[in-house]
Amino acid sequence: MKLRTKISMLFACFALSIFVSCTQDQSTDLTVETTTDISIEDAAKKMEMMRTTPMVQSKAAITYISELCEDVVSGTYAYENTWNNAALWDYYSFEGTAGDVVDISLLRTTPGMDVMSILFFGTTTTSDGLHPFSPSTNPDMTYLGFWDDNIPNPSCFGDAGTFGFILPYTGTYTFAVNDNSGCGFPKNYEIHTTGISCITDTDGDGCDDAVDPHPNSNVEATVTIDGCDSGAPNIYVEPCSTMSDLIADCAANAANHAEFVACVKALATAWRRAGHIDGRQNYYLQRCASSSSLP
Ligand SMILES: [Ca+2]
Ligand SMILES: [Ca+2]
Ligand SMILES: [Ca+2]
Repeated sequence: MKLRTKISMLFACFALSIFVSCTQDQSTDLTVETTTDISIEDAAKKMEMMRTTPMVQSKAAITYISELCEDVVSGTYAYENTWNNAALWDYYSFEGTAGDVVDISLLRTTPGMDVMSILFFGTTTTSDGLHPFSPSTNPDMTYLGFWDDNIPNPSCFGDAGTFGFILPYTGTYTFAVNDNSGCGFPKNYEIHTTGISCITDTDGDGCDDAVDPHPNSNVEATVTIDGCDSGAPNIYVEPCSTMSDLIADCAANAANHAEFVACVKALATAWRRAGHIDGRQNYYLQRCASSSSLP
């Protein structure tokens, strides 16, 4: 190898080592402060406050305030300078699916509070081991990160925003709120989210429990009435309801056996006309209803 080439390679290696060193320094900084928008003076003030505040190894029982949905949740924070004490944070939960992309903004709505957010996968009943810098760990919780001061706010440091975060797991997440370096009371905030849904669909038919007339739809393969299998395919005949669901409604609403049989006859006739069942299944639906002891 020519001397000139060797010198060029040595110079390149030296430049690369400086770059890697700087990158490592930056990533170390990020574990302490993710801000890009607060002033150097404010950042120094906050760093000093965080550095000089002793860590509290809290082991208190915690409760969740509410579940986050794709909407706005208002909260009031009761404590000052509590980044170091997980027992005093506000806790919220939400459901997520791996790969979901979510935004969660934590915005103060009154001057004073210096909001900061922390995200975990899992839920817990104790604050033990929740602080990102705590040497202990909480076996139920996986720490995912914290956000602080990355949304400008003129009143005191910045607000906190998690943007385009890709959820790594499917299940329940914990979103925690604290006042990092308090600037006084009152301490009111809002949590704005996108990409998070509170829809609960217990039977998985695409209808939210809140609007599903049968949130636990009967999904047996065939329609069975009081132990009598009609052989009719138990399909969804309405967006949220199967045949067996509607027959159960007949039993629930009929004043006597004759009313129940008439109700099933009306359904079976309509299903036959719609082509959902054949003549034989129509016959057995009505026969099963007739021979049952329902309602
Ligand atoms: Ca903040
Ligand atoms: Ca449903
Ligand atoms: Ca249903």
